[in-house]
This record gives sequence, C-alpha cells and structure tokens, in this order.
Amino acid sequence: MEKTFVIVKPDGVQRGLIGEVIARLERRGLRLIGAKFMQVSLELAETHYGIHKGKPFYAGLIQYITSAPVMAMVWEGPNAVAAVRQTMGATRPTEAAPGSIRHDFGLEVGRNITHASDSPENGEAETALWFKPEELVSWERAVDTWIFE
Ligand code: IDP
Ligand code: MG
Repeated sequence: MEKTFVIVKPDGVQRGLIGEVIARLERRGLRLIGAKFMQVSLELAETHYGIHKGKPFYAGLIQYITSAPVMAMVWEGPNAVAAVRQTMGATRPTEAAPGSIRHDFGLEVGRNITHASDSPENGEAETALWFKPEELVSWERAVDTWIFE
C-alpha cells in the first residue's frame, strides 16, 4: 500500500486545524498508520528540507517548521501521495484549488499549513526519517473493502 508522510505545520497547530486536516484525510478514505505530536529539532528540519538548502526561503522555512509543535503523520492508501497532495492543494495558497486545505485556510506560501510527500519514493523516505518502524501500525479497517478496490 502506498504511504505518504504528512505534517500539520506549526501554523496549522496554532490555528487549531489538526482535527480539520485529519478529518479531511479520513473522509477521503485514507488510513492513518502513524502519528506523533512533536517539536521538530533543527537537525531533523535541515534533513527533511535538505533539498531546499540554498534557496532564498530556506532560512525562513527552517525557522517556521521549528518554531512551535507539529503533528507528524503517515497515511496510506491507493495513490496516497497524489490524493493527499490534491487534498492539500498547490504550494501557494492563492494557486491552490478551491476546496483544498491550502485554499480554504491559507494566504501565504510561508504559512501554508501542511506538508505532504511529493512522490511514493519520498513517502517512504520521509516516513523512515520521521518514524521508527515500531511507531507505525499495520491494521485493516472493516470498511477497507468499500474504499480500496
Ligand atoms: P510543497 O510543500 O508543496 O511540497 P515545496 O516547493 O517543496 O512545496 O516547498 C516546501 C515548503 O517551503 C513549502 O510548503 C513552503 O512552506 C515553503 N516555501 C516554498 N516556496 C516558498 C517561498 O517562495 N517563500 C516562502 N516559503 C516557501
Ligand atoms: Mg515539497
């Protein structure tokens, strides 16, 4: 089953949107397999966002993600990566589709509420970076057969 790694970023937590994000992913049919509420260390932030090192927004991004607690999660399902990116909306809230989280709750790219993996490979890699294997729960829902074809 495809996995994707999701963060409710500090602005989402401060604004009371953890439940809203979880509710939308549950309603979509995705299955939660790991979650932790945590303060992100500088080291973890720099590894997670290593690909953006050197970009003009990098320092602000590291400051943002380490500024207050986050809700880190792993969700799985068929096409989980694409489904979650769609539910989150485009990186810039003013370009995000109406009805997406970033559209419905955001205005600025540097306060865009969530992170979600951008490929199945990164879904695996980010899950391994943020979670120990024993922190993930493998389970089946009675309703899975009505959501997963
Ligand atoms: P993504 O989160 O939609 O995958 P990325 O391009 O991977 O977008 O950028 C990672 C994060 O860096 C964004 O979610 C956003 O928080 C921040 N970011 C990206 N571009 C900018 C920018 O131009 N200004 C400020 N922050 C940015
Ligand atoms: Mg990205």
